[in-house]
Amino acid sequence: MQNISPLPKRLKLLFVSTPVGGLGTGLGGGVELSLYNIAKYFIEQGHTLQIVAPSGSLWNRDIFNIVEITGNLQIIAQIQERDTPITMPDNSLLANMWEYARSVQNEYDLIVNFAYDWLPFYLTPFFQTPIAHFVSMGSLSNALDTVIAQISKLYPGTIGFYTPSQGATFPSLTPPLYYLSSGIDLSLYQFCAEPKEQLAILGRISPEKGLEDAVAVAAQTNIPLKIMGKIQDQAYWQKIINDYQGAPIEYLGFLPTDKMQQVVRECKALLMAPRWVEAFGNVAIEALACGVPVISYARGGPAEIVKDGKTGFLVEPDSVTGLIDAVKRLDSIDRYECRKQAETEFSLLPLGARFLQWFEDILQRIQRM
Ligand code: HBI
Repeated sequence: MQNISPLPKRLKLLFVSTPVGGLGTGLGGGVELSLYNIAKYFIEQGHTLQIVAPSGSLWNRDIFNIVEITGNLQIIAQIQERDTPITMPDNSLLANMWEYARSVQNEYDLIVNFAYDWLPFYLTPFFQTPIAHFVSMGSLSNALDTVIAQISKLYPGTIGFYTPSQGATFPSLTPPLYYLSSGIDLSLYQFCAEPKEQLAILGRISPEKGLEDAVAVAAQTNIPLKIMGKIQDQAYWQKIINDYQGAPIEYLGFLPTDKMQQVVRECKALLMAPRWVEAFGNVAIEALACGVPVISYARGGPAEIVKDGKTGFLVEPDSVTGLIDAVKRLDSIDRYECRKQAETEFSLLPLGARFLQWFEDILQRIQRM
């Protein structure tokens, strides 16, 4: 038995963020929240952690070591077609982030990629330091599917997803695959037992989130809808405004966690109307943490989070009447059950432990080679 030197207890980790926007701007959507929570865990556990992120990142530098990289943002993957060729803007921020990672790789035990982009996967065999890839959305692009499949074969065990249903959207992957789920810092979310007569929807304002269906619920039930999230697609937002004039909706912008949860906690429910296989749905566990039931189309991550009839309702996809029927049944939900589910399934420690296990498995596998 070849002697395997024990893994370093303190890992030296390099997290390379998403190239679609600075940390804290909301452009990175759910993966931003995931990166924040995972980074906090590893810092609190005493590991060495460096984050590489776009310039203009707003996170607290007393907590996070962030190297800010300049360059032109990467086009967001959701608005491209499956067969759209991979494009790199001039002075690509993504390329600049990975050039930095290459130049410092020897200082780290492991690099973790949080970008949903072709380049980091393609570059993996050119790096000496191992790379773990956290894939933050379902399958969207043939070129990305292909390179993810290739890396899962070349480096088994280095591909991680939020959920099995998200992973299942990718073809020809080589096991083992890791499903990390998600988690949040529950101390940031205050339970509310007595909600107001209002609903909420949270998340990037972009066609895949199905915002128009939530607005239709507000229009038909006349229950006010609080809308929060970064407007990523202005034309999409404008069309909703035009199509649903008079609907009782209020747009509150992209709010930081504390302000956001102050609004969400007072709502009867969080609505989710994903048009796609939502990889996870961090907003769902944020709502549950406030005691707020989640009403979602039975698709992707939310279908694996919501306990139908217990912590919310899972509805026939794309059925607005289904959403409305669920809103009418909300009184049957015990809001304490929602908070309890967040505490048992989605707190920070188990989340961090899953990522640590994943990283250690990767390093052990390499030691054995
Ligand atoms: N698009 N090209 C690209 N790269 C990303 O990392 C990316 C994206 N679109 C959305 C996104 N990341 C995140 O908002 C989601 O992963 C949550």
